[in-house]
Amino acid sequence: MKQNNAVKPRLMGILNVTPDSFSDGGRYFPNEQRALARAVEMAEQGADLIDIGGESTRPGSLRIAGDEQKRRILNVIGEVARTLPGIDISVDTTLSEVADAALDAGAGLLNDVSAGRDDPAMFELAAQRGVPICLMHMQGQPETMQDNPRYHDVVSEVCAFLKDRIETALRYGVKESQIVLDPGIGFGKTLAHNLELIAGLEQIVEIGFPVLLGASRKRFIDALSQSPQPDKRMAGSCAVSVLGLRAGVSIFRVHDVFDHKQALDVAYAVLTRTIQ
Ligand code: HH2
Repeated sequence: MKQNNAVKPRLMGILNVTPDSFSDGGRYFPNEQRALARAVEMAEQGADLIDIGGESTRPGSLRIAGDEQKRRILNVIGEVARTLPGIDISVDTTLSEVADAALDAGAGLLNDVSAGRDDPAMFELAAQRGVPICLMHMQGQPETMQDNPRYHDVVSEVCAFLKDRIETALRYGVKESQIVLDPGIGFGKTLAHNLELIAGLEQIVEIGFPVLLGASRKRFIDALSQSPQPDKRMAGSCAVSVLGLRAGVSIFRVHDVFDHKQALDVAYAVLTRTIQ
């Protein structure tokens, strides 16, 4: 790894408006006031973006229909957009009908964990509306993705997948400047695959697009540190983010905004010798 690939980190705070997300399920759904208060809290703690989703994609989860996703998130997106005009909102969905309505409600970025495979109209939408779209790698589908994930070389296979999805997006008229990439930590990966990917993040950065990393509170941290409660995985999450910063990751999708801001600000100052 080179001494320093660090670029100024942007923090994406996670807001799951779901009954069943692995870490915050049921906390912000069906309570819109609590969801808004959480968005405000994350903004005060230093979030640059808030990622709002109405469908859990944890291992074993079932897909949620578009109407139900919209029912869960649209008011929250509207309220967050009105209350926090300086914060970018991304919508975490694989369905273009949800994404379209979310953009109308005030979102400005599409976070598609299927990278346009669930619904190719996502690319048409991104092209039409000119908004950034995050393309994430996943092997399989959430319901079964952890059953027996297999790779010959996880880093090069994830890179090849992402390059293929970039080409498809470009064919639909998405511009290079709109694309963000994500290796999809925990999505169809064993512990060993996750470690290879985190150690190999530089290769994903080298594809030449901004990279988003979502390792926050994920299960592999429990496997390494015996922390079965997701809210006790903050330090492990920060460790992964700091390694990501050094590799050149620019967006960090996190639950614990305050702690990540501190960890990443300190790491960034050291890596770039910048005092702000
Ligand atoms: N991880 C989750 C959901 N969306 N999006 C991107 N781009 N990258 C990720 O790693 C990612 C994501 C899963 O985490 P979470 O939202 O906390 O839980 P759940 O899927 O149970 O709602």
